[in-house]
Amino acid sequence: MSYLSSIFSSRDPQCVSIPVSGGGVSQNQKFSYGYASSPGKRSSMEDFFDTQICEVDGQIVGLFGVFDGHGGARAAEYVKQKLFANLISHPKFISDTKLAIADAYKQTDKEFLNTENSQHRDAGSTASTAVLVGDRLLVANVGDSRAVICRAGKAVALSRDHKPNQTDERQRIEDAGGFVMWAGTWRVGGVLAVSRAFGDRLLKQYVVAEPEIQEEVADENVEFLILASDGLWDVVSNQDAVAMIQSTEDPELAAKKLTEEAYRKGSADNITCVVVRFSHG
Ligand SMILES: *[C@@H]1O[C@H](CO)[C@@H](O)[C@H](O)[C@H]1NC(C)=O
Ligand SMILES: CC(=O)N[C@H]1CO[C@H](CO)[C@@H](O)[C@@H]1O
Repeated sequence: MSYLSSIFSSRDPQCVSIPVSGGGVSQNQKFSYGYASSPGKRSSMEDFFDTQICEVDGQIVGLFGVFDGHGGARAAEYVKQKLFANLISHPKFISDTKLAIADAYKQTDKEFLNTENSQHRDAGSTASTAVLVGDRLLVANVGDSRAVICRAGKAVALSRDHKPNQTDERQRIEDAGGFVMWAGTWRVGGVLAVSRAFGDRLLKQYVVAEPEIQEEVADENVEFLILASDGLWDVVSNQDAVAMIQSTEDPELAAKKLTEEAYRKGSADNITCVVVRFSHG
């Protein structure tokens, strides 16, 4: 054994990861955003996120997403690279944004599965995305990453977690010939703890990438939006998260506060938070 491999193999590092963070402001000053991401108490990162501000057909558009991988990072990384590109190139992106979102999810899933043929282990990813076109806020998700807004001080969830034991999700899975079983938690086929996701080739009949989409008007009562992986929501309630950052103007600092709180509360998972603050001035 060489000197270097002996010192490395004799160590059992206990690292506290430093969160990655950043942010920006839209050209029209209508919103600002920040993000923070930390691999939590395990050592490899399977959470990805994306924040983009684009001009599409003369409109300023904000695109925000959190993608939480399982079975490796392949699916989450792929979705980060392709989902918003597929979305903004959709011919009906402005005129029928909901249709464009549903199509972009479907298309991205199909393309990812086409790259997966030679893989032995299934990879998958959740997605929680928010698209801001003018004052229209469209939130879509598959899986259990969640979107929450603060409306006049109150937390309002704009997405529903896709868990295998939700009555309608379980019914959908059983109608497709699958089953849901308890194995530490409720799992599709006894394997997967989310009922919708990108990827997951072997479970695809049951684990669909069809998003649920909610539309909201970002009027003056809507102060900010949080998108986060379950690393946050497993240990911090919607209302506590909203209250904790309500007076924090800087969205990057807000995202860091949430990530640090989740870490402090012992979240053992990857933690990623995106915060978008609306300025109604
Ligand atoms: C699903 O199971 C979890 C426990 O894993 C439980 O907390 C939750 O209430 C259940 N939800 C439904 C709709 O049964
Ligand atoms: C750092 C960390 O928590 N990594 C984990 C991210 O999540 C996946 C799936 O939950 C784990 O397998 C990683 O170890």
